[in-house]
Amino acid sequence: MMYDVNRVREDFPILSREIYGRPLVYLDNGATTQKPRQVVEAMVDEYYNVNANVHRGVHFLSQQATDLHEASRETVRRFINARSTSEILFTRGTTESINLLAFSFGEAMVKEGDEVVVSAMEHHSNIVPWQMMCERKGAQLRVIPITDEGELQLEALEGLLHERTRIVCCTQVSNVLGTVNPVKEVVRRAHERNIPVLIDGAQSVPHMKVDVQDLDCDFFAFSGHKVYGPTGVGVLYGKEEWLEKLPPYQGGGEMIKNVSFEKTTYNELPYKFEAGTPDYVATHALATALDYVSGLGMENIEAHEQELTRYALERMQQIEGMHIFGDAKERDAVISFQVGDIHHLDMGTLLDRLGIAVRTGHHCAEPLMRRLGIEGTVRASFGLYNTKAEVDALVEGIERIRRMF
Ligand code: C6P
Repeated sequence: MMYDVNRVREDFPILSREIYGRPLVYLDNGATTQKPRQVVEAMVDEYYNVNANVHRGVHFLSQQATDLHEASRETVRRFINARSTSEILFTRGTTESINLLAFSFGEAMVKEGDEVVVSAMEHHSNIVPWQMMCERKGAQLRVIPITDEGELQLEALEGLLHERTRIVCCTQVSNVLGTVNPVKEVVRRAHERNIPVLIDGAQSVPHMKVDVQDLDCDFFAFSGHKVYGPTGVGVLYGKEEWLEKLPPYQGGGEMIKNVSFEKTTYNELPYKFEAGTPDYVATHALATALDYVSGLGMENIEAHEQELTRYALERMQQIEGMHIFGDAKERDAVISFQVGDIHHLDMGTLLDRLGIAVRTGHHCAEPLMRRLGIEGTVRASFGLYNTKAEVDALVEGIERIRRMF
């Protein structure tokens, strides 16, 4: 199938907006993606025509809303190729998925003197929840170092894994460097020592086909809003045998089987981890977004974005004073850069005046910034609707700003 980016763009009304009288060039997809009409319409339609609380009512609307919600779980299962819908937990996003896991896993599995391994390129949400748990439990955080190119030092990982290591937590794609980590290999090495692995898929799921059975990871987290779905919904995948062993994260309705003041028993999977009314409108809209990208074909999206990234790297490297952070052999649609000594905030603000939306700052990865010896970068991140003409606009914008300084 030919990937027709101009046709695809018609599904995203916001892309025809003008910013300061110029066509919007949206290159902040790593922070959040824009939503296709289909996703917004699914939400409007559900609120207008179906809305009722799920899993509770015998009435028609409640059953219809429940059916949509549970069908969405099946869509997520299929999308990441989990074995069963029992393994798909709905959360508010990657951050909540990791907090859930860090809490529950910590309660059941971590004791004083144990260790948790993360990588040097993690987002704060795959560092801080583990750090908080380690503080509670008297455990230690250990860090997989990275090379100057921005790749994981796999040999160093070997040295970090031992009998006190309880879990390894690693991102599949860096939100700063665009590095695609060899997570399957990380899982293989950890499993040799029976250590489970969490993969942070926030930046991979929107860009590549993910198969959790092929990766063989024990846990996998991602956010709906980064994959063209709504805000406020995300997923934690966990292998059933693990989820069965872990205690609930929050208490409340839905997660219980029976409650008495003496003793409460918990619901079966996945509901044991889903206290309270879920955002069932968002889960349905997330499923709509996953159907949308599946309809375009993840392999077509990946090919389009890879070509765009190659083109952008080629053009950007020709800009005088350009420094691009990270030079991993396998990389994704994220380019972090700095030009001469122009402050990233100045660059971001001036690009904005040209209608170009990029992100600036530490990108919620302060330890990585420290490793790179910088305070922040400008980051352009591409999505399925971006075009070479937009890359040209970025390059011309940067050139123009460079000449001003
Ligand atoms: N990164 C960025 O601009 P939430 O906020 O829960 O949807 O996702 C958190 C998260 C976790 N892991 C990675 C690798 C991420 O990139 C993010 C979010 C955004 O880079 C916002 S800081």
